[in-house]
Amino acid sequence: MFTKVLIANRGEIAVRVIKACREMGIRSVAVYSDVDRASLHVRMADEAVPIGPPPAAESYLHMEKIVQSARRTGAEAIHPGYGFLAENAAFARVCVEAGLVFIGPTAPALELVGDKVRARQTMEKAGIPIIPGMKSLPRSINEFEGAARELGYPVIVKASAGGGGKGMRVVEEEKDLRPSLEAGMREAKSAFGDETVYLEKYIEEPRHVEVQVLSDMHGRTVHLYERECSIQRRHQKIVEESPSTALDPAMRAEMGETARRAMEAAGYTNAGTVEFLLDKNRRFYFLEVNARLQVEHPVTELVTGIDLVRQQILVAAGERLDIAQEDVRQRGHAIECRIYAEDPKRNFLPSPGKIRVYREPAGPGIRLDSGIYEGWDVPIYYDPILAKLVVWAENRERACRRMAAALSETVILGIQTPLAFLRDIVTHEAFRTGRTDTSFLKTHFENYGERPTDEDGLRLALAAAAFAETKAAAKPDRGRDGRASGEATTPWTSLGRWRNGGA
Ligand code: MV4
Repeated sequence: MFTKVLIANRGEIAVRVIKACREMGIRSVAVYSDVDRASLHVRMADEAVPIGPPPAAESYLHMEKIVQSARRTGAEAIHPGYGFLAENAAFARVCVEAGLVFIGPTAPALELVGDKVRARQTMEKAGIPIIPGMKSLPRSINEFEGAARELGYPVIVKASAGGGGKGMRVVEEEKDLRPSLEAGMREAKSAFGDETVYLEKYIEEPRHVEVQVLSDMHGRTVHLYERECSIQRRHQKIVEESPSTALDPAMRAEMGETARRAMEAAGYTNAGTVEFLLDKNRRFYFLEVNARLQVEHPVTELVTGIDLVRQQILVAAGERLDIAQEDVRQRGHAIECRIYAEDPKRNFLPSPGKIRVYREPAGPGIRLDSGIYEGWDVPIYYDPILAKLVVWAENRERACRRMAAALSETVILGIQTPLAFLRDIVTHEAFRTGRTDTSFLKTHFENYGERPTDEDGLRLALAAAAFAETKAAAKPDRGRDGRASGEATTPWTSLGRWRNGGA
């Protein structure tokens, strides 16, 4: 087993990997940019190496600096987390050439699944259901027109190097095809440096269901069941859960087995996810492979009891998976809410700044994967995810209630967060009854920002934050919230009284 692992990431996911290392007796090395000097992942790691200025291209995306940091600190392996270099085949190769283990799939597997057209060809050959569409790349607009007519409109233009929605265009009729192709190619070129696009039949109001897979380097591949991730906004997932309300046991078994075979066909090792789209007739189609640990992995950990990061590290070290498919059970129900530093009332505008007051929820079946602490400044440079609140309960109804309660218990003051918005989602009638498709937010929360704002509540919250700060400063012998034990009046009781109609 490794004695030291470098984590090429920041925030809550770096913290998550550091914790897994600690539990396994592995020393952890954090890397950090200039704005992350005081970040939680730096404080939690056994060692930390500065890697440059705030822009990701000069720090978290800088392959040589990261590899050098690993070599200098004597780390044997690099965990990339998600985002940044996680699905970068060139980086996986650079690691191996430097004698380091990349904790993830091999470079060839990353290349294969990163090329959507090649991935579709591979899956079709393996008998995996793919979305009807082009199976090779056409040379002329005429060929696109012929393919679109054969598929029947609406069709969707996708970037072969894409994923996550970039370069996508829905085309309703033939006259729009050419301009959409041109726009899609331009966007693909600037986003991925590759203008290759292709067409698929457009599936309307699909559900997004994905299957977690785990695979070792000795030929064993198991699936860990599904996550439903349909509640999204601009291809940004917001709420995820497992099991999906859209599947029955037979479909679940079939989708799991299909995902397992898909990963085998791709020669995939380590942890990965097979995404499917589910149409209105409940047919499912292969969409793409996410070749990384995903943000929403805790949902799977809670229903299966399997620590995915630990398994990633074990498999990368060459160990055999000691999990048999028939031992993987989906027990109870898990839901995850993503807590971003953004303001749902102002069109999800980023909300960086100092976290003045921070209270974490706790209790049975409550897990918070967080990358923040009270007094920390949220920088503007990176993905604004602060933390993920994940709950588990015996069934979906109780998981919804537990989530709503845990959201209410969570306090983040000083910046805007979607805590109230998330609570509105998980208490919504359509969510409660499992009617979650990819149009959920558009259908039920389209004009969320235009609802009356709680100005008085905001003012009181700010006053409470200021109060906590001044008290903490004035009385350093007390806790950070400035409250000695037994003291009755706190900002929270004031807020509670105000909410109940009298202060
Ligand atoms: C689609 C689709 C409908 N038909 N492909 C969006 C992200 C990218 N990974 C694939 N996406 C889609 N591909 C066909 N043929 C609809 C989407 C889509 C979507 C997919 C999953 C979750 C949310 C979505 C929101 C809008 C569009």
